Amino acid sequence: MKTVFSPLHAGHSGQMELMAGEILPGFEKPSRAEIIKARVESEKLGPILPPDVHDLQAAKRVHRADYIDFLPTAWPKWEAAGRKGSAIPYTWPTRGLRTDVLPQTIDAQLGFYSFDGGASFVKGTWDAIKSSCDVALTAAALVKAGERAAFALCRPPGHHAGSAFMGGYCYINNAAVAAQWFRDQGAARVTILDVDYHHGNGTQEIFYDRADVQVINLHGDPMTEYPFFLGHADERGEGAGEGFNHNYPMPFGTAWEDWGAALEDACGKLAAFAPDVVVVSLGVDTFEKDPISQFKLTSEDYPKIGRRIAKLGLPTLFVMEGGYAVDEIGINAVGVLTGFEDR
Ligand code: SP5
Ligand code: ZN
Repeated sequence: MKTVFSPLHAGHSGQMELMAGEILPGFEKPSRAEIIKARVESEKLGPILPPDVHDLQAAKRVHRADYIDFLPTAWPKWEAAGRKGSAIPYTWPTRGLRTDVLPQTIDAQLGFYSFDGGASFVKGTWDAIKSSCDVALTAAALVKAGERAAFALCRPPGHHAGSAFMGGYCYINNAAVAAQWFRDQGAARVTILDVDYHHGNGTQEIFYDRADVQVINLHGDPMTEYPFFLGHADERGEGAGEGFNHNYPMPFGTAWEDWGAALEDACGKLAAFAPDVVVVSLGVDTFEKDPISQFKLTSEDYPKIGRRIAKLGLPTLFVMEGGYAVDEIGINAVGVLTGFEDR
């Protein structure tokens, strides 16, 4: 399997994060991607290719144009305001506040275009965001050209980013951009299968009223887990999209027996939808040692995920999402891919 990777991810480094009452260095750090890349090499998964540079039109097919156009301006505006540290929001336009006017101040704009403080900017953040999207599109093109599967080693991740908001370490929804790109290239139906520990709220929001993109999420129950405000089992899509969104919320402590059973059920719904291509939002923060998550999958479980997905017999694009136990992130992420290849 070919991997697409860009070194530009590394410029997104040293950003801060508000976590459980403390401002901490971000868990979503450059070593994550570097360790996965090293494992791709040591496991001889296949060639590692640089991304082709795309314009932003593909991203604007799933994101609002004003949101995408804001992203490259965030850091320059922060610097122009004479700020230090990382550009991070602190006020959000929730119920009773206005979202029909965009204030001029950078602090307000950061809040306007986010749902939490988990997506902040440093100098290299925009180039990393853009390269991550390019990685997804380049890997998607490999699948379109006939590869059975490809691995988009994206960083930063994407599945929390919605049509006009960032959050949860995510800015551009790489998997959603790729899924829409497949549609625009002639695929009739696409499924996004999100196995990250956290609910992919952005992906769900983007495709919620659509019957052509099925969205399936396996994740920590939002009654007790981030992102809290989406991801319940009764969210099944709306309008034409009714019945094309499937959520599998699971409690803290969930291990392979139950998680694998949910995957099995999900694969039944996926097969019934009969998509032309599958986009896997591949998070490995379901791991027992993940520092911010509460599931109990082991390193032996990840190849089983890959094997089950391979059994669908469909062209498959793997898009990297979360996973914060950096010591094992390469073993676990690449374990899914070698499992897919049944080796
Ligand atoms: C892509 C992705 O995996 N994003 C995850 C964003 C999670 N952000 C908030 C996590 C809060 C975790 N709280 C647990 C504290 C443990 N000390
Ligand atoms: Zn996650």
